[in-house]
Amino acid sequence: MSHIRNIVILTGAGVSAESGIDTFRGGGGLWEQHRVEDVATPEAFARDPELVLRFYDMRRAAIQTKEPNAAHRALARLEREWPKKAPGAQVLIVTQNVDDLHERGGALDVLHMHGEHLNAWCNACDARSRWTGPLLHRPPCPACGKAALRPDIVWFGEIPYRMEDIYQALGAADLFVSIGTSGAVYPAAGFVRTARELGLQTLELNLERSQGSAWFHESRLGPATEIVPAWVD
Ligand code: BJW
Repeated sequence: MSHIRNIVILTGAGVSAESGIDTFRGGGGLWEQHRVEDVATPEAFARDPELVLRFYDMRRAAIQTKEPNAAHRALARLEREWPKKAPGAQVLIVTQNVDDLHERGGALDVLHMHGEHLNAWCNACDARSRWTGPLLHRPPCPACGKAALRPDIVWFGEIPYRMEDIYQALGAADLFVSIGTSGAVYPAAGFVRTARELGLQTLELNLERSQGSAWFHESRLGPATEIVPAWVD
């Protein structure tokens, strides 16, 4: 990797699977017979807020019982160590995951493009607040007092966060690495094409080939807790 300076790493549910968090499209991908596409939309929230808030309360409680794994820790190590090996160079971790396992694994700066379970967002005043408890009984927003909080999660049909920062980082990068994501959800699924158009090297680390596999220069297959530390070290 001697010619590599800046690295953009995209992670998905597969990186947290071995911490015990179900992936979206694997065997555990259904919740009470609902597909994620049926509960993770603004329309579902408008139609049946109780169902959607129950789903998120359950997930918010569950992730707080999970621990980061060797893949999260290896990526955190890379983020910290890389600028020392290549002065001025940068590793940006962009995650589609809404858990906080990268941070608890030691990562310093994680871009959560699909939001965060441990944040609530107020539909009335637009404030975001750290939120670890349930939202089902419509607690008041700490900023404005209105009962208009929702999970700070990017639902289907909503625009993911910080897209400009992500494309800017891709524009300055030499290597794009995609870890544990099925390549089924856009715009993240399109990053590899953008990376190829920009002339970056591209590497996929996943349990099995993803929908976008053909776009990568190289795919390494296996469980994240094995192949991510092996790649980093
Ligand atoms: C392992 C492993 C192990 C397992 N080790 N690996 C038709 C065509 C194209 C696009 C669209 C379309 N119709 C609609 C769209 C757009 C839509 C979309 O992409 N839909 C698709 C379903 C087709 N996208 C949107 O609506 C997005 N917004 C948007 O496009 O706005 C327009 C816009 C964008 C940009 C600029 C301007 C305008 C928003 C998408 C929001 C996604 N939100 C969710 C839910 C939130 C989380 C929650 O509710 O808890 O985010 S959906 C869900 O999928 C979640 C994830 O972040 C996301 C991606 O899933 P991920 O991470 O890839 O998980 P899986 O389960 O799919 O895959 C796991 C992988 O890990 C697998 O490959 C396994 O093999 C692997 N694995 N164990 C290593 N141990």
